[in-house]
Amino acid sequence: EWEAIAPGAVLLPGAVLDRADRLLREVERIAALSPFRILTTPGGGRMSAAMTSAGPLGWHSDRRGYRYVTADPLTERPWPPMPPLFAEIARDCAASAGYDGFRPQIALINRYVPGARMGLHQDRDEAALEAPIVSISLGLPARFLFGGLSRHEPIRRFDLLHGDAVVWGGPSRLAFHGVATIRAGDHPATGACRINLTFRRVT
Ligand code: MD5
Ligand code: FE
Repeated sequence: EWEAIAPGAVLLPGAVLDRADRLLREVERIAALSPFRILTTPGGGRMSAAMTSAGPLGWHSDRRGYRYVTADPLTERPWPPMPPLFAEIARDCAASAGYDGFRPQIALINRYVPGARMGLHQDRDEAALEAPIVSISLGLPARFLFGGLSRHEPIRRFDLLHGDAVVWGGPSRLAFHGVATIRAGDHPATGACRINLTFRRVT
């Protein structure tokens, strides 16, 4: 079951439903070591989603800019290792979308509570732009905003539900995208939040 939503971008509805609870347990283990935190943007604003990471690098932002760092600035310890289950699921999803041999380097984990959103942006802090990004949605639904390679192109909207995976590669790797404000709700797997996992190659 898959749907091409744009050149290089493939939606896999319900692809990880059967592994959602195991994924969420790994997220809890990671967050116990490197807690979710709300980051500051270079402009001095605050992000509305809370974030953490696993793997040899994690994503960070503050007044000095957006970047990947080898130690968690909050704990001053290495980020938690990426669980084998994450690597396996990311590889499976990528292969289902036609990207064979994907080996994720890091997992960036976003937690959205109702009212949180993510403004339109590109993911371009990674040197490895030839690798796709695998994104997994858990818990509350999100209205995903998907634009083009410039900020001015029209935005398409579609819903991402608990257990869905999206693989963003090829020409979609650098498309502008965002997440509309998460609506109030209660999900049996996560309670009142949405968890998004993104698996990436950075270097
Ligand atoms: C989310 N997170 O739902 C999204 C999923 C982020 C972020 O945007 O940067 O943490 S990642 C979706 C993504 C990645 C790369 C390209 C495209 C989408 N795209 O072309 O639309 O929390
Ligand atoms: Fe992004």
